[in-house]
Amino acid sequence: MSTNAFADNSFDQDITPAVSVWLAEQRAAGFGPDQLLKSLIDAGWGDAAARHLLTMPVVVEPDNLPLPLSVPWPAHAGERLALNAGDQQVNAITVLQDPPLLVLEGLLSREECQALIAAAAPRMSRSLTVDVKTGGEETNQARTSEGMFFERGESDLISRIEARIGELLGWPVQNGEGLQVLRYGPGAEYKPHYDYFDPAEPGTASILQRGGQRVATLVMYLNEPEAGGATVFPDVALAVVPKCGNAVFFSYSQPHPVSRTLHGGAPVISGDKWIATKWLREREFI
Ligand code: PD2
Ligand code: ZN
Repeated sequence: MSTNAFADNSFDQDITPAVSVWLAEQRAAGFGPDQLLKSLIDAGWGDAAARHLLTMPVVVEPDNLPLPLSVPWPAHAGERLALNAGDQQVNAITVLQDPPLLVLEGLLSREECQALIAAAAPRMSRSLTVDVKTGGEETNQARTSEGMFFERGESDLISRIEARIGELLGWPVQNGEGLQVLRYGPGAEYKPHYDYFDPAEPGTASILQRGGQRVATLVMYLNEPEAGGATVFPDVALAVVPKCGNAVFFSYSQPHPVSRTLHGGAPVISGDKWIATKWLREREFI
């Protein structure tokens, strides 16, 4: 610890952010009160001031945390098994609060899954991800799948699924990006990432012009790979195993790791994995 940062502290002095961060780090590293008292005294604190400091609650505010945005959430999720999705009901079989996350059962019928795969299959190409440096698109070694985008409302099937998602989540259909279908073959994966656009990246401002931030993700499973391919959430030690017609939904009110929404597609071990992803924006996505 630098002596200068903490010298000349009197008993009544405010606890500065630097002292709060240092205390939180030392406690997280396992140092107890006696060791902390010694460090503070070595750094120039008076005995009484140091003892007083160690009795104080320490709150560390993360720097520049973005303001929370409104996010979608189905009515009655967490209170009832069956949720209203307009033309049908959907079961929420797993509910997390932090991050807000649901595993949904029966969002799509087997026929709808097969029809989505059949419509997407002839249009697949190597997946691109948004390049946050430029706002353009690029191939990405972290994402070794093939994919395509449907236009919003481009067929009766797509419109019906989008309307169902809008009803379920209580979020305007217009705020959704076009449905993306991905196919992962054996060995293909999507390494852990966040779906929001990082406000610190130079390309983000131009991406946000089309509807603002992403605030939530719905990954729908269109089939069952023979092995592997779970959607994993390392911050909360959760793995969602693909099942045809099921989905995982999660939201992120702040485009920041405090959202705890780091997630990835684990490598497929055998068979194919097909998903359809709907990303929800703050405003109309044009
Ligand atoms: O395929 C998945 O499980 C997966 C994992 C992480 C999909 C996405 N992200 C996505 O579409 O954003
Ligand atoms: Zn993702």
